[in-house]
Amino acid sequence: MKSLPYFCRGEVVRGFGRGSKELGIPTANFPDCVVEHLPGDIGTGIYYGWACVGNGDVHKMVMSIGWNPYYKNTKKSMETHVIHKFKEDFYGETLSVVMVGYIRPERSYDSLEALIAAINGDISEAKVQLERPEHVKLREDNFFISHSTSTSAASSSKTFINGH
Ligand code: ADP
Ligand code: RBF
Ligand code: MG
Repeated sequence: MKSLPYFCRGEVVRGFGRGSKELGIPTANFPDCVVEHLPGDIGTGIYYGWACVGNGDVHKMVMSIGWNPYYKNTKKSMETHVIHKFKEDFYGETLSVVMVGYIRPERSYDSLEALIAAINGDISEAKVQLERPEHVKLREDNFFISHSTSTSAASSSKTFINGH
């Protein structure tokens, strides 16, 4: 996908309310406006990259773009699981992400256990891939730094900034 690495930011909104509960894998959902602005060549499926909440640290992440076939969703969602233990929820905060690589297409699993196992496999794959020097470099990109210096302006706007 020629559009990778793809940088975007958006407000964390309520999703389907079943990530951390049912799966034990919470996912921060982007609003529809961010999903609708994705480049055409960034298709549905599972990606890995970097993410930071507000002007916090930049952590590894996995992201699912799609229809969540297991749950037969009616609209496309863009959900980020940040590979980090947060003390509390961060709804309403600005989430900044860079999508670096593609792992696999979405699948409809025949059990919740199989879905959870697949997601944990994605997390392991992301951790390995993001150790590659060319990917570590993106963690320091000024997309994350410039935002942290101008947090007051950016976060109060609650808009998204697609692209780099
Ligand atoms: P929803 O369906 O509303 O997205 P989830 O059960 O998926 O709810 O939980 C997602 C929420 O959990 C996020 O909006 C965020 O506030 C919080 N959260 C806590 N830790 C994480 C994390 N590591 N990655 C993503 N979201 C997290
Ligand atoms: N949902 C699916 O139905 N099929 C999948 O293959 C799938 N893969 C996912 C991979 C990752 C890394 C993440 C974070 C989510 C994935 N989901 C998938 C979405 C999952 O069903 C959704 O996050 C929860 O239902 C919360 O909305
Ligand atoms: Mg979610």
